[in-house]
Amino acid sequence: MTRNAAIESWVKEMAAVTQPDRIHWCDGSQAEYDALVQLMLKDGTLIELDQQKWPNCYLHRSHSSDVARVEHLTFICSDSKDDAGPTNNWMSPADAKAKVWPLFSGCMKGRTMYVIPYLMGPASSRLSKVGVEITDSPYVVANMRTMTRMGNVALEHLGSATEFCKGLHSIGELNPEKRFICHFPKSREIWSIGSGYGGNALLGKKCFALRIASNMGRDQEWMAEHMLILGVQSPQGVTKYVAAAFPSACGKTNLAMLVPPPEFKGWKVWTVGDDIAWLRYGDDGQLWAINPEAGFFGVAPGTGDDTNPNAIAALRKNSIFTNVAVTEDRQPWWEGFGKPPAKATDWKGNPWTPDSKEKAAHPNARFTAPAKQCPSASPEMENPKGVPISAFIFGGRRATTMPLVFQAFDWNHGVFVGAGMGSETTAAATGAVGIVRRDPFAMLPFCGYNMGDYFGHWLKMGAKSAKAPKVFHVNWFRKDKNGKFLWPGFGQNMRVLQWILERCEGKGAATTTPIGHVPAAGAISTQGLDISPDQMKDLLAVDKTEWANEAKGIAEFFGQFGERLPPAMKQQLDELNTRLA
Ligand code: OXD
Ligand code: MN
Repeated sequence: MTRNAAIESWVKEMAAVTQPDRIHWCDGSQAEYDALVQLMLKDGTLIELDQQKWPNCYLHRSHSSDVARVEHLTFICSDSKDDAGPTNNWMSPADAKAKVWPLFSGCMKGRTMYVIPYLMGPASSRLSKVGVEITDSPYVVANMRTMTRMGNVALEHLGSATEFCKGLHSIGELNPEKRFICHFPKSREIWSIGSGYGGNALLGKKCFALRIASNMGRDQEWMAEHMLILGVQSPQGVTKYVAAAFPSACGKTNLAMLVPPPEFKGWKVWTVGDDIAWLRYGDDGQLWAINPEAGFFGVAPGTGDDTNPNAIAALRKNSIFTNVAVTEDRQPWWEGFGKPPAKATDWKGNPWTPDSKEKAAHPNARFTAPAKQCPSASPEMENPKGVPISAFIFGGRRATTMPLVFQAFDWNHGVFVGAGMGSETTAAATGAVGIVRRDPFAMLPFCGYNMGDYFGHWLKMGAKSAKAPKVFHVNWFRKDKNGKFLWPGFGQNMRVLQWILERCEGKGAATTTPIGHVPAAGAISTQGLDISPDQMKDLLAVDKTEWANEAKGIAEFFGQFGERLPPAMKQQLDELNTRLA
């Protein structure tokens, strides 16, 4: 393997602190993966699924206290609290050193330390970045192999350079009291201890690709965003790309893997990414995007052949399932994946039947699947140039107020739309229905610095080029007076994508309203859909009273940023209020 002196000396330093029994440098090979799987089958970390029907697929049950990202234990350790901003938890680097660092002392005694060099993004892309994760969890290694490009490809990309993201991870005692996820934006470092789960432990994903990378993007004039990337190919064979940000549970993976309805003969949607986008201007003045990841870490419940056949096809082999149920004949199962089995073992290992009160799979159960297995995987996924982005799409789950789709007047207005993004909480999550939680750019838990400054970075990126993408907002979740969804969603969202792309080409009829350009009557094709013109009118309505309320909510949210809120954002809010008056 290629050697890098900076990595070697850092590994030596970390080994002296964590004191592992042995050190294994991961090369990302199939043989290494297979050996790790055998090790984990032996010690019970993995459970083998039916290898005939589910080749190379395994089940993992995490500790029942370790099943999700822990936002309250996630910290930005910038020098000043103001640099983390009001939407992040902050810990001073000195406090982290005093409180968190000692937990790493000797934490790998009796264990193997795995050193994972990994590349985020395609090989030889100027947008790609190298990270190294040190971990004592073979489960993390196996997942990182699917989610990133691991081994020599990363070391070759780095060469003798010293700029790589240092991620130190240990499952520690898996004790929630001793669980911390700390990010050091200045030194591009991550310390994660006490959790083996997903976003807490696979450090390439949220920790590096969003929290640390958002800092790098700000410093180096690029963007790290919580966005899917998809391509829409017309029957003429022209493909246009969009990137879209939605908060969780708003159908990001489904949109990324959309299957166009039968009326769209000859149209095709290509998946470039389902969660994260890194974007940078090319010499042509266009914004180009890569998906830094190589796999999907998707939520299993609700994913089925009816809702997302491409995701199901992607996860049928070479996948790790975490916290799903398993049937008597060793098939994975979760709510939403076909008919419930008569008998199963639930995610905790207990017997389950359809009459059980508990869910069979944990609501945040996941599949880790190689992206290239997705039938809609874009051939451009590995293109080092990335794909040129025509439009940004923001969205949320809103029963009222937000029309099916609208276009922002210009870039700055689009930044305002992204900054004011919100999504309604569901009864299941909070007990209070219809409360709008603001989640700017779907980055609330992932922006690694002061969100006010982040809005400023967005403004600056738009000013850099006349060819910046057009900005849109969508809402698949508007309801009628009886609480029924007005829009069928899923594949039918293709109709909205079509209007968006038409607008990008200066076509697509629109009506100008106080909130932006809304499709004119008939501009969104409803051919083959059971939707009346009145329903379309309701879907596209802009109610001034509701919007006055919306503006109030945004003003309240903006208030917390004080001086760090860019004046252009306040100006946008004032202009919205003027247009509404
Ligand atoms: C994810 C998330 O896991 O956003 O992608 O929580
Ligand atoms: Mn995500």
